[in-house]
Amino acid sequence: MTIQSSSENVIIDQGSRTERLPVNQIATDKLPIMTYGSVPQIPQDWWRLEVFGSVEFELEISWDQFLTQPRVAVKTDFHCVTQWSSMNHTWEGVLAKELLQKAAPIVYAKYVMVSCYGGYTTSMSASDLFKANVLFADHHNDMVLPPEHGGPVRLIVPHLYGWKSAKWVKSIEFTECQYPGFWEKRGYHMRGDPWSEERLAL
Ligand SMILES: Nc1nc2c(c(=O)[nH]1)N[C@H]1C(S)=C(S)[C@@H](COP(=O)(O)O)O[C@H]1N2
Ligand SMILES: [Mo]
Repeated sequence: MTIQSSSENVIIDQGSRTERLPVNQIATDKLPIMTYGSVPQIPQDWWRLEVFGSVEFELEISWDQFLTQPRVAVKTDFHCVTQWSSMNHTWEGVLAKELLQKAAPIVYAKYVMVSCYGGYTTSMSASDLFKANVLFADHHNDMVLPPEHGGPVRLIVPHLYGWKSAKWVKSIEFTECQYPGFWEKRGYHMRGDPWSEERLAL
């Protein structure tokens, strides 16, 4: 359920089902660092977000341009497929839908491949990326997002397992089919809905 609160730019999202904690998850207040490989150090003035593929307009968004976008805060929980759910986070940044619609994806662009500085990738449907709770975050709990949690900018996709919330995001490629990213190639589910326990593609 996604509730738009009275303060216009705060979105509260505590789960897509009646249960806030998905099945077979254990709640924690900590946010463990889960990174495959090392932490890339990306200076803000060096960071770019590229948008390409099946779009009308390719974009290359600089840090300064990112900062001029309308901002939102999303209050939500974070569910890792390794069975921890980290509760009560506030992520602040720019809605993915808001930023990416400027690229005008073509109607057949039903999926995206998200690529990161450091080489990590993950894919999802454009409709999951364009949900009202999905953002490019540069702040976490009122602090600048630290490098180990994906700073300067990471994706937060609260309604899917954590591996879709790509850290150090570098590019979004719109595609007509869904190609597997890093964990999807290694057997993880193509969608990854925690409330349906879409952990592995069996
Ligand atoms: N670039 C990149 N993004 C990533 C990962 C990664 O290894 N590299 N791990 C994913 C996984 S499995 C999870 S659970 C979350 C963890 O985010 P955190 O380290 O900020 O808690 O980041 C996701 N995004
Ligand atoms: Mo994860």
